[in-house]
Amino acid sequence: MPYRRVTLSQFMMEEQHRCGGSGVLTSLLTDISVICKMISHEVNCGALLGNLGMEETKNIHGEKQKKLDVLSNKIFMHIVTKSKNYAALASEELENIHVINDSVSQYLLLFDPLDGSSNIDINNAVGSIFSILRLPNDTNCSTLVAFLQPGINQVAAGYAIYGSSTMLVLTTGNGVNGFTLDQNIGIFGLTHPNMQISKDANEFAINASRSRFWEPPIKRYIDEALSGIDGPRSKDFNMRWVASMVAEVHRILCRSGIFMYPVDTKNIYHGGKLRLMYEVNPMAFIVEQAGGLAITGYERILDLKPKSLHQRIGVILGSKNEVEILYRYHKEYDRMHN
Ligand code: AHM
Ligand code: MG
Repeated sequence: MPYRRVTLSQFMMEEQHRCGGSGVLTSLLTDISVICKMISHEVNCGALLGNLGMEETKNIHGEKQKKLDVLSNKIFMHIVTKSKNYAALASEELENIHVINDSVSQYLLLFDPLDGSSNIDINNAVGSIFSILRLPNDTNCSTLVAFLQPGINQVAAGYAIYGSSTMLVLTTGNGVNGFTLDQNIGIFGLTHPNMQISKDANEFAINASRSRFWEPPIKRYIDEALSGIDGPRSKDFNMRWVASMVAEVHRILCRSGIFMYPVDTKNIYHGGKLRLMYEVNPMAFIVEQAGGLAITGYERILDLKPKSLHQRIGVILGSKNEVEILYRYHKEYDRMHN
């Protein structure tokens, strides 16, 4: 690592001084950075450590767990339980809230330990997603109500991407910064300061194998994009689908674009595919902090009051002008049919 780079620890100390903070946030994020380094090691060593393949178990969503899903969840729980910096946690891989330290800490951690896990065995990018909430006054951290806060309340959020390099991208509500891990010395260095998503884009990401289930506003947007320069949008579009939201959001932060996993006629009974509290909210916070927008189609995601810990939701996020077009298409459709 070039010695001139700001390290993640230095960056957090500077932020702490700037805000006159007590250092609590630095401790919370230090836990996260340690966890991400450990998971990065397990992901990178893959088959060498016997980490590929499935466990026998299923998670709360009825999905068969991969070995690395389970291991990553254990790493999160181990570090956070030892440090006692958080009052309680919730995970994609755990049915219920897990209480850690209800006497001292005022913070709650929600996470997806390994997102995009269908990519593990084929050595494609996966990531960890986290969201930090403050425990509301006079609320017991072991109660669900402590966790069911709208995304706008997030104190910090971020993700680690285990790709061709490992990066930690985070926001504390003051912009988005990306840090790259030097695997040899185990230090994150600031490589992507003040990440911004440009307003316009001509790249979209959606699982097109579900097109027969799409609602009309999504169909309209994609049809227009596919008709390219000769269509109503008067420009050609490119398409990507990594099947790893972390990788899709990271691409959008690096070169703009739009990512969609909308509610469709097949997943509507579950409310969508992606989970609001530990997948979509943290990503929505990051995207908005970088100048983008995140909606369900009809509503801004960060304003939603969660109904349950594992609630699923439709998501459209990325470059602001493109997301606003989709918002308009949903509103127009709604006006015509209601
Ligand atoms: P996971 O948490 O079980 O990995 O599921 C979430 C992932 C997202 O990262 C990704 O956008 C989506 O599921 C991919 O879904 P599909 O398999 O329909 O392509
Ligand atoms: Mg996930």
